[in-house]
Amino acid sequence: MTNSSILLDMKWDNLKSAEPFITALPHLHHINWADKKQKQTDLDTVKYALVWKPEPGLLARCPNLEVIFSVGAGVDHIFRDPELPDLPIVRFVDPNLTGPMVEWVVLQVLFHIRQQRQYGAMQQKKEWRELPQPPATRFRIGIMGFGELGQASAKALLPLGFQICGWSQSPKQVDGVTSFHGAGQLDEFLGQSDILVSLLPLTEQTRGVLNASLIDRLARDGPFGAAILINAGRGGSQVEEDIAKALNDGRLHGASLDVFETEPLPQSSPLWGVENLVITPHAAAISDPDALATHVANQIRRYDSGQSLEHLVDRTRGY
Ligand code: NDP
Ligand code: OXD
Repeated sequence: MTNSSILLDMKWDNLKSAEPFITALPHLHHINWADKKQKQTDLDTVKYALVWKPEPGLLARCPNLEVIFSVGAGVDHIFRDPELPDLPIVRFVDPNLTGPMVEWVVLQVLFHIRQQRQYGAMQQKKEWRELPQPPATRFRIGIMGFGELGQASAKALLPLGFQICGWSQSPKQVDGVTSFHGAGQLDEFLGQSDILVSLLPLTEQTRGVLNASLIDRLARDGPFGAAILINAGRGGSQVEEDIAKALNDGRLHGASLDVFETEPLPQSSPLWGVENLVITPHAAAISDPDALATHVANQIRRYDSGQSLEHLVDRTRGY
């Protein structure tokens, strides 16, 4: 037993949420910030912190902190802390997170192209009628944010016959996918996207990019004559007013949003009432506590034995 601690300031409020971490990291003392009784604990022993949306200034109160772990793949919530110490940040990259995101993306794509919302409405009316059924091979999917999650989604969609493009900062080589990169190639990428899937991290560059101007540059010559927008990246990348307007006036054929400018999505949001929009509550890929504990324990084992940490965030890029 050492005197070192791990500070847990996670998204789960219940005290049981610390259990997988106690099991996976028995040599560390655990300070669970969800436990009000621990708020007075001296933070001098904290060597590691696992955080989702850390209280601003909390990490700066740990003078011996060495590594920050993100509860999720995204880290924008960590960068919100104005006193964030300049330390390595490890994000969560794991098949247990990638798999559910791939499921969500494939589900949304198929839901829209197979017109499931219309069939659902017809079922309510006991209406028996076939709708036109363009095959997957006729749809071009553009995946904006072509990293871990974007590339895994492409690999699941390709065998279904879709034509796939990816857009990222740097060029990519993925079999069967056309790669676009940088602002200079954005228009060409958008012009051949009948379905746009955004899996972008939220940074200063990606804030508000899913706006009216982008929507107007999406393909209009696809099977439905207007594009479908799917976003599970971050709500800060979307302009909800523009998306609602485009869905209502037909510039977008449909949309699926898992993330929102404000979460939970306020009751007053007009998005709730938009007919051709699927809303899920930031649940496309929820971090599994057991898998997260194993990932953190693996990285701590590497760090303590002098090996390099994996899945490090590049602080200058912000993701
Ligand atoms: P990665 O870092 O692996 O991928 C991010 C991709 O975005 C990279 O391809 C990167 O380009 C690209 N990118 C970033 N900024 C720009 C830019 N300005 N212009 C063009 N491309 C850009 O992240 P993940 O795939 O693991 O995760 C992506 C995001 O998904 C997370 O940041 C998080 O916000 C979100 N997420 C949402 C979840 C949910 O449940 N809704 C669950 C998990 C994650 P390059 O490769 O060249 O660096
Ligand atoms: C994540 C998320 O970033 O769940 O992992 O949003």
